[in-house]
Amino acid sequence: MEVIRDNKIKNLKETLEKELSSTADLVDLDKIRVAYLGKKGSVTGLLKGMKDLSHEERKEFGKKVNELKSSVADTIEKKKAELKEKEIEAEIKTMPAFDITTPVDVAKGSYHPITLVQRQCETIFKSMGFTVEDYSEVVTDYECFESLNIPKHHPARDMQDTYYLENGQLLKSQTSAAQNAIIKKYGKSLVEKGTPIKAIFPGRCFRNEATDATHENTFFQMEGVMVDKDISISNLIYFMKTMLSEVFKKDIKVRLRPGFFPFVEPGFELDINCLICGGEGCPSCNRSGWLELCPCGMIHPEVLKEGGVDPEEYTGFAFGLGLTRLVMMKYGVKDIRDLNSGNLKALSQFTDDEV
Ligand code: FA5
Repeated sequence: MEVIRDNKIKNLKETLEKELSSTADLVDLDKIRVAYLGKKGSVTGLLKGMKDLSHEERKEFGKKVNELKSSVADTIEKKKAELKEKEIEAEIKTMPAFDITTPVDVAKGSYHPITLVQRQCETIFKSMGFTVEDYSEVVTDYECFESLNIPKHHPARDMQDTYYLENGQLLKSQTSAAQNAIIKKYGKSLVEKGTPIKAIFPGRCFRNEATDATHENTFFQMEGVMVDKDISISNLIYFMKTMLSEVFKKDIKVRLRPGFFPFVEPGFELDINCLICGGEGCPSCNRSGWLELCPCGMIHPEVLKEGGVDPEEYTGFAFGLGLTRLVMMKYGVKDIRDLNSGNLKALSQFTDDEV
C-alpha cells in the first residue's frame, strides 16, 4: 500500500512538471496552482484517504504530502517568476526606442533678472581688468566680521543679524565676508610681482530682518576690491560711475555721502536717483527720491594688515553693490519681494539679449 501511495506522489509531481513545461501564461499558471493546491486540488485530495490509515502510516504519509505541498508551491512560484521576467522582456521589445537627446516640447525657461544683471556687471568689470571670484554662502564669524575689523559685541553687528548654524558658522550677511580671503589670495603677487588686486565677488547674502519693498532676508550683493600703490577715492568713483552708466546705458545721477563701516576709512554711501519715480519719492525709495545702492570706501589699514598687505605701502578701495536693488532699478521692479517670489509670470518678462 505504501508503494501505491508513493507512486501517487511521484505521478503527481511528473504530471505537474509536464503541465508547467507547456504553460506560457500567468493566467494558466494560476489555474494549475488552484488545481494542485486549492481546497479541491489534487495535493489536498491525497489527504482524503488518510482516515483509513493506521496512526504510524498517517504520520508518515502526512509528512510526505506536506513535503509535496511545499515542493509544488516552490515549483509554481519559480515558474511564475520566470514567466513574469519573460513578460517584461517582451514588453521592452515592443516599446518604441527612447532618444534622450530628443528636444522636449515645453515652454523655454529664461534667466532670472538677477542672473542677467550679475552677468552684465561681470562683463563690465572683466573688461576693466577685474577677476570674478566665487565664495561660499556659509562662512565663519572671522570671515564675516572679525577679519573686517568688527570684533565680537561691536555695534555694527546689529545691522547684520543673520542665520547661525549649530557649529557657529553663519550664512553670510555681506559679500565683504570674502574680502580677507581675496586679499590673502592675491596679496602675494601684489607684493612680489606688483600685480594689483582687482576682483569682484558676487554672492547671495542673508539677513534676519523684517521685509518690505526694498528689504529681503535673502538678496544679492556684488563686492569689489582694488588694492595697489596710490589707489584713491577718485579711482573708486571712476569705476562706480563707469559700471552704472554701462548697466543703465545712460548717465545716472549719483550722490556720495559719508557712511560708517568698520572696514573702510573713509566710508561712503553711494545712492542713485530713484529710477522708478524719477526722484519724486515713492515706496520703492522710501519716498526720498534716492536709493541706497552701493556703500564703499577706502579699505581700512587693519583689514589690509589682516590680509597680509602692508598698509604703509598699499591702499585700496572696496564697494558692496546691492545687486538686487540694482535689478529693481534696471527693470522697474517696485517690490523686491517679487524677485524671490518664484512667480514665473512676473519673472519671464525680463529678457536681455546682451547676456
Ligand atoms: C554692506 O553690506 C557692506 N558690506 C558694504 C560695503 C562693502 C561697504 C565694502 C564698504 C565697503 P549694507 O548693509 O549697507 O553694507 O548693504 C550694502 C547694500 O546691500 C545696500 O546698499 C543695499 O543695496 C543692499 N542691501 C542691504 N540689505 C539688504 C536687504 N535686506 N535687502 C536687499 N538689499 C539689501
